[in-house]
Amino acid sequence: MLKIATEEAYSIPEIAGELEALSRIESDSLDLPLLRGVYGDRMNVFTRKMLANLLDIDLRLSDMDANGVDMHVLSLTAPGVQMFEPSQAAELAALANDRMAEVVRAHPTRFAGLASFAPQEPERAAREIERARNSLGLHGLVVNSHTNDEYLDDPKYWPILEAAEATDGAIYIHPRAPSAMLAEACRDYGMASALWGYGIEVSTHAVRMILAGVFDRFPKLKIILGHMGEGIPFWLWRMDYMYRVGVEGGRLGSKKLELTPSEYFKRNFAITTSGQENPDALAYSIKTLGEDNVMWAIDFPYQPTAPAVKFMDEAPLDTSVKARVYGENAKRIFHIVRL
Ligand code: 1WB
Ligand code: MN
Repeated sequence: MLKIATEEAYSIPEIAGELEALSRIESDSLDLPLLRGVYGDRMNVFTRKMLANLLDIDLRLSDMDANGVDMHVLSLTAPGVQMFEPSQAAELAALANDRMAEVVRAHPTRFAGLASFAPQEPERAAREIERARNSLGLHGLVVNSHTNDEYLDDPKYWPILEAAEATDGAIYIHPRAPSAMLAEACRDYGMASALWGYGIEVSTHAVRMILAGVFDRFPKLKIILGHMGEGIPFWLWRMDYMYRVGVEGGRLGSKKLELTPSEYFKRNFAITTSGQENPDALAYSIKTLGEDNVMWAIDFPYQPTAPAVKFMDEAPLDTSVKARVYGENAKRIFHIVRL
């Protein structure tokens, strides 16, 4: 059975260097603890291993081979280029895409790649998306959630969504620490991390896009969410119910859409299992979203490969469903042909 892992973190030395510099500044940004954990202390064994795994393709291949993983779908790791100044961000995104395309060209059966772009300059980002999809042949797109506390429902970012839809490039919304609006409630107890903050950051992003009517405007746009859909599959019934109450009751801010929230979620989204190895959550997600809309992921190197493989191997699914989740859905959604 083809095993394609779909949320696999990657970086290049130039960006790792810039993020390391960023990790040293005095700031109360909630992304900084995350950066310090990965780049902060090169003498720390854990840090060095993490960084090596992000940068070194041979190390990555040996982990894949040891665990029988056919392919990683690479994405520039959080926070991508989104904390940089606009022109630097755009240049680094293009460089990361060039390098990623080289990795894919060198190992076309082992790697696919999601292209980065800098939302800071939406028109330029749209051109980079077109270049990445049409010239570099990268397989989709990634954005590390908010940019300067703004989300992709803001019409100023619509050139990005238009280019993504036009090139059939699915956008993986990967977490970073919560935006300013959500941050304060996550400042204590380590909550800004993948423990909680990452999930509410991305789920909020996705719900904003749905309720803004983004998918009426871009009906073929595809969004990918990790971590078993960041909780949203469990919320669909209540979202639909309260959406109707809001629209029918004329509640302030409620906006009438062509479909219900759950209908957009089933039509325009797919989810991955990254870092959420719970067989009951998997079974529920497949039942709710359909067997074509769930993909396997490891979240390498932030989570270990062996348990992610064991989770799927042992998941009580029909063979044909398991084959879709383990690889076939990724092939379709990310246009992977060299396998
Ligand atoms: C992820 C996890 C990304 C961590 C990170 O970015 C950090 C992830 C630097 O799950 O993709 C983390 O420290 O858990
Ligand atoms: Mn991740």
